[in-house]
Amino acid sequence: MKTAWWNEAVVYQIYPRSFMDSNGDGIGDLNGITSKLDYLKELGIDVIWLSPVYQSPNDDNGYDISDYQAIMEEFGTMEDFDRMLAGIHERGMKLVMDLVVNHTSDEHPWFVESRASMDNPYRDYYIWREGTDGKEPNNWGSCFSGSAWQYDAATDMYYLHLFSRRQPDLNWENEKVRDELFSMMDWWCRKGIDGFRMDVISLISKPLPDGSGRFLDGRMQPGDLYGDPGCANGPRVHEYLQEMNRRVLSRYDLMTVGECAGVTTEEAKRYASLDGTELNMVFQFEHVELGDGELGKWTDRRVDLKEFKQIMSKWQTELSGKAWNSLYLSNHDQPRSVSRFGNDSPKYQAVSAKMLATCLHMMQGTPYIYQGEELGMTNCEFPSFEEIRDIESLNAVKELTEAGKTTPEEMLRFIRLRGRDNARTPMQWDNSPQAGFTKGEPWIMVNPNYTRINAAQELADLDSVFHYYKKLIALRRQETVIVHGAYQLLEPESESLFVYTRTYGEEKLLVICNFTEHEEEYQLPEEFEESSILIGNYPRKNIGGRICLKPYEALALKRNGL
Ligand code: TEU
Ligand code: CA
Repeated sequence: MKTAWWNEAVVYQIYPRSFMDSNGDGIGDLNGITSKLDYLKELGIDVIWLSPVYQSPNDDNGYDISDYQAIMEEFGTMEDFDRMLAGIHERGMKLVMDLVVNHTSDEHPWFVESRASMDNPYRDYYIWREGTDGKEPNNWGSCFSGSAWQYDAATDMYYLHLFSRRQPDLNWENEKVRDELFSMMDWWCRKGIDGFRMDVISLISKPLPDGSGRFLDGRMQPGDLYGDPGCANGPRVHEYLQEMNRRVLSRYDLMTVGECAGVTTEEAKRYASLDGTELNMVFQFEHVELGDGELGKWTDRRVDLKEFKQIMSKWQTELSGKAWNSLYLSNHDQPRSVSRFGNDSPKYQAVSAKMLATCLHMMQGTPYIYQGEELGMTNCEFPSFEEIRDIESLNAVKELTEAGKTTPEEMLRFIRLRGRDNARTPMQWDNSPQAGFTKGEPWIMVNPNYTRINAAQELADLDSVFHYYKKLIALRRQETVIVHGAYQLLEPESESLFVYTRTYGEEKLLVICNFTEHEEEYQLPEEFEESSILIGNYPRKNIGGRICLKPYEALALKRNGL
């Protein structure tokens, strides 16, 4: 198989607002990132994916962009950016930028023009429709609650916003929009960046031929006003991405990953086909949406291990030889992985964080580490709604409590389990006030457990989660089988163990992960009787026969030469 650099890479995601504040205003910034590049080099990652740093009024923390070619003032200047990029490259790392082109901010000059009048040259940059019987054009709902349509009195029409009303959707049908976006992308490529993570790229083509018609959604409940817009994998999405690939991506040596809400394995084979005509890989959502219920993500249901195994395995096997996987358990939109899939009690937090890392990093695909995951950072017990900053959570509280679907108490509990702010509390650098993130007042509270979980302490402790991640990353570089081996699930019926093999020529790995806080017995397959431990999260010397796995124990074994 032909190997590209991003097949072998490990990616680290930075959410700039919460990573490191260099000037005491309580907001993370570019100079803060630059000051921590040696830390990332020490961890051993290859690529940084930087969440948006462009000019933005921050209705959705930078995912609402008002100028694609300027840096958000709070984050610094273009000179700071250039210095950061040079620092990344000097250390042999690469930079992937977030590309948010499904929508802009309502403060983007294109939208300011677009809404001004019907005959404005920018009118058709966005998606405008007449109302139906004095109401919204159809019953599509926004991902951030309420209708996806906003009435605009200036022209007596509605515009579409799949996210907040301050994030109007761009009209990709308009060739001029595509020209503008592609030349903006080209500008960043010429600056020397190494790729793009494409925000909700699966939503850019809307199945909205005439803009009218109610729309029925299987997930709608009686009494619901709005439904899921069902825009994922729309009619022209592949055409647009192929055009983007021809006009921009193929002209540079880039890594591209599409965030693809609603993607199936069938669709992923098109988005991330090995023939290279669209993107390199996608983020799928099936494993992080497991257990979602009547209120969508707002639930306290835990993920069922058998279902989790089935979904992870499906993506491993179905994409094999056809498309490339991305591997993640957390990002800035998800709760902390150790809280969600592991156990964040002081007793098991570190060991279960290492187990999850083993389970994910031994699979085929490009692994993504979300900032703080390498420390085993956990969800945060937000004391009240006062401490919540995220627009998705705040809108949901309002909508769901007003509709009588939940109570404020229950909603706060759900937010502590599933809210996006869990991932956005400041990076825990050390045990000084505010976890060493800022000398000022942080924009969002610091998780009080920073005195126990922080980078300084973990760097000094060879047995820490940090050092375990470092070892996992180094192993991927050393063992081709981790990058290229074929995947096979064993013990599909086990409700406590996740066991799989990876095979590449004569080389074979066995990965065993105990997802419970109990000891579990496991009989090694015969061919692994003679094997060596590549990595494990408990001290163990020899291995063989029937083994007793400790709570949350993980082991990766390599079969000894034939
Ligand atoms: O997220 C898209 C997306 O699908 C999210 O709405 C996700 O389902 C939700 O956050 C899970 O609770 C991207 C960005 O990653 C997110 O931060 C932005 O808010 C969103 O797009 C709009 O740009
Ligand atoms: Ca700052």
